[in-house]
Amino acid sequence: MLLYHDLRAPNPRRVRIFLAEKGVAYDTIEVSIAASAHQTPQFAKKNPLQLLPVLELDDGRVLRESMAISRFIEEMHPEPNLFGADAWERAQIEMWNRHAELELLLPISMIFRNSNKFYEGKIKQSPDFAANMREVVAGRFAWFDSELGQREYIAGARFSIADITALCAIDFGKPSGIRVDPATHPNLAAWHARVSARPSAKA
Ligand SMILES: N[C@@H](CCC(=O)N[C@@H](CS)C(=O)NCC(=O)O)C(=O)O
Repeated sequence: MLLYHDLRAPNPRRVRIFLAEKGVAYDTIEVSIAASAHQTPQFAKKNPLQLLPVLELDDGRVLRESMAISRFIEEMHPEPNLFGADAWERAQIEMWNRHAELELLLPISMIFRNSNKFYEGKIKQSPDFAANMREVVAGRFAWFDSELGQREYIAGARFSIADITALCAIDFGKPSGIRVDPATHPNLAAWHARVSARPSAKA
């Protein structure tokens, strides 16, 4: 199994953490976004959208989208379970993973794309939109902080894919100066320290 990834990008990191939690061995090819290595005709054959990650199986089949890749790995390697063990838990984890994607990862990515020098001259940036998204993220941090006052992990009493998405989202805030302040959001900060201490977080 071969993972096309970029070490600094959040979506490939979601898959690397997932694979590390499962203890699954795989090979990697670094496709540097900074060097525009994902924008070659050769990579477009793997992903017409020219986005990472992409998983290539030993028989040549190719899978895109970090959650499709993670669900495939979950089916192939069911333990430890990261998507939920019964109907209610699966729904809870799906709900919180979507919240983490849409309410954290999406706005934090939009802030980076619309305000960071990395994309200057590469895409049309909108600093106003980035500023609006910063306000959204501040509100979402407050919400996640209050939720995490009631349980240890994002979707319940145990670690799941929702924690992986939220961790990768929040850590991707770093280049935009977005950090969890323990004084303002103590529950979110404690959760962040808890999940960051897992060996998989280094993946
Ligand atoms: N929904 C996709 C998102 C993929 C995505 O946006 N990947 C980013 C890296 S995190 C990318 O390849 N960006 C390339 C670019 O911005 O040109 C997934 O979950 O895999």
